[in-house]
Amino acid sequence: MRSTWRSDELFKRAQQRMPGGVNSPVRAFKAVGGTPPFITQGEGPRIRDADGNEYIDYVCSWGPLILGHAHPGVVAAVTEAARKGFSFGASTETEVELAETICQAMPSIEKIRLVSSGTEAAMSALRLCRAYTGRDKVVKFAGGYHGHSDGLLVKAGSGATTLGIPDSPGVPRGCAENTLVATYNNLETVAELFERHPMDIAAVIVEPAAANMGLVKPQPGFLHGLREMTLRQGALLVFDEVITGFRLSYGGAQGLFGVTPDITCLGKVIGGGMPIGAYGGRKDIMAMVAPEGPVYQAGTLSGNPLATTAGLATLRILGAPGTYERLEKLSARMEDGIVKLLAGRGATFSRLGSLMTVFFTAEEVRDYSAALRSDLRRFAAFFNHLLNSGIYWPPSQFEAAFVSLAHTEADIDQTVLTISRALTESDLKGVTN
Ligand code: KE4
Repeated sequence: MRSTWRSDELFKRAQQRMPGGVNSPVRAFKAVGGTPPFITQGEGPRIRDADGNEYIDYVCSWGPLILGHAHPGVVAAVTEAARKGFSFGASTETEVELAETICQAMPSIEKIRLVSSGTEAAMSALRLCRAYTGRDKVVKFAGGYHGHSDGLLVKAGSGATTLGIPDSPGVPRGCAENTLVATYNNLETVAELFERHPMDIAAVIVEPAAANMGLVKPQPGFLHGLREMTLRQGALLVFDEVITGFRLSYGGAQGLFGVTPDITCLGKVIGGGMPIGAYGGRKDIMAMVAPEGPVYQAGTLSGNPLATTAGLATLRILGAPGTYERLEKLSARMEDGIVKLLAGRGATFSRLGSLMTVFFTAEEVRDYSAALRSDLRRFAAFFNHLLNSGIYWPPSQFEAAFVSLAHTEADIDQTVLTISRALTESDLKGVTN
């Protein structure tokens, strides 16, 4: 049995001084119970906790660590940069190089603004869309998560759903009234909103592959349909690629699916594990951002030298030939192994590239309401069996698991074997339901 006494002690102390003992809710393991392991070190595909337990990691810091933990090339670059100073509140060459690299990878991004989180990116992007169109309303999708800014905590996925608070208290009515909610993979629900609010919708913000209700793929025609509809209606299309950017392909989801948004939000991978976010798109839209234009947005640590160094080192490694083919090979191996185990067990598997989710529901999950029908008790039993067996899976049914380039075939095979045992455990929970 896994020892947890040091993490238990640390969690007790943490709960004295931090709400829920954490700095981000999903880390508190509310959905799965038990004490969250306090992590002391990561190396490649593995992390170690304060009690010396080791895990094969499929959270990967919720996506940034596509190269695995402490990649030597990234560590060397950040160490060298740190010796020259941490932050100047002034322009640096590295932020220019990172901006150029991102724009070359995603041609829809002609100009970009770096910020310090995905929340900042999405919040600022929508402010810009409202300014550009002169309209107030935005459309998001139930189960979509775009960070915790007031206007976007409406039917939000990820940790908000995990904790059962997709519509958070504290969000002013005026904010929520300007956020309209459609159903993912359902163009009719979007068309209805445009009919009901003609000329008043500034933007539609969408995760081009939804990864905050578990991984839900876009159905054929969905993204192209959104593109056509927003063009016809004079609204802007915002792709929130904070997770999918440089994850699904070097050109993100937009490169994979061939759909060009007006504005893209990025984060996670472009910072290589350091705090970062970004929003960018057509030059004529970005020209409205201060100081070029009147839309104000600022940040003390925006474009931070260590974060941009980590991001640039990561993207340079990702840009090498064969990286996404390797990710696909490992992820497909995982899928082949898991799918064989699920037949007749009331669970389904969803994967797109190196993003994946085991849903504890017999139906294919195409939207938020289907995801919500998952059996959360079975998920918790599944998760805890994995954790006690050395596999660190995302502690929520409404998150995606991430494969990194540091994982090996042996790691995948060990994980599939452990999952086969965890499914038996979850079956038992299902029986006792
Ligand atoms: P951050 O503010 O957490 O950097 O990014 C917000 C965000 C925006 N857009 C998408 C599509 C996102 O997935 C996120 C944040 N992702 C969650 C995990 N699903 C972060 C984990 C957490 O909240 O602790």
